[in-house]
Amino acid sequence: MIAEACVYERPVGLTAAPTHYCPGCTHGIAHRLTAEVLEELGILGCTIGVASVGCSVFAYNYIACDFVGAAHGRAPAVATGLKRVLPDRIIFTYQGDGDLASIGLGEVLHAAARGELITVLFINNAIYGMTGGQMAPTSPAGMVTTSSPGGRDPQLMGHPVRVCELVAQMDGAVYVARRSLHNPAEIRKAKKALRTAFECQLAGRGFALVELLSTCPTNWGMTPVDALRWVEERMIPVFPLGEFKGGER
Ligand SMILES: Cc1ncc(C[n+]2csc(CCOP(=O)(O)OP(=O)(O)O)c2C)c(N)n1
Ligand code: SF4
Repeated sequence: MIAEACVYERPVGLTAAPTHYCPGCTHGIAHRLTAEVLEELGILGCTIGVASVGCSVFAYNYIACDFVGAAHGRAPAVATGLKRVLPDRIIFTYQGDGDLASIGLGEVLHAAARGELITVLFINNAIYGMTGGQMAPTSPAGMVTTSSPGGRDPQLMGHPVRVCELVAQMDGAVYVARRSLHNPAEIRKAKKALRTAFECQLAGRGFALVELLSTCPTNWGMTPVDALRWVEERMIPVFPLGEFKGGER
């Protein structure tokens, strides 16, 4: 009985397309959680996702709802337009740290400040995955990347940007949480945060953002298991987990 309960099946919210992600990449877990939450809330048929630039650019092939593609960093602006034109749809963006925290930082901050009724899913793997592993705004100090081969030196390259802490300051943001995908207990908490974020939109409460700490074993140059350990040991101290804003309004 217990064994049966542990056998996973593909949620209706995921298409049958095999994903292109590298072994050990937790983008796949984030997709699965998103699909499960949309399915469980009964909103797959009225949801439009906004795919961004990065490894998750093909999210529209995997999550079984409507999708629009946005240029680098512009997903919150595209989502704003969609929600205003189609207020009865549930709109979410799915963005990496390169997309959201570099060129797109202004977009997401202003969408939060305006209190747009959208949900932002922010996958933070501390690196530009798709373009070959360059330093991202979220790369921790000392992190070795293709553009910081000696390790990120904050004196020269600046300090990592903490997106949740920035967004939570915006009066228009009602729910802001950072969770991690590095172990099953955290994955369960991540799913709960995603559900709360979508419920905020369903209830008309306002802008919600969930950051998920994620892995990029390929560009970190690690095994999948070591990558999960690296999230716990090197990312969580820089990006503490928790709810920065509770979703009330
Ligand atoms: C308009 C535009 N500008 C720049 C790029 C180049 N580009 C593609 S992916 C990427 C970085 C993606 O990194 P991230 O958002 O962290 O996502 P990941 O691949 O790590 O999931 C960049 C700069 C692009 N494809 N389109
Ligand atoms: S390059 Fe990194 S982020 Fe992209 S699919 Fe591979 S492991 Fe995932």
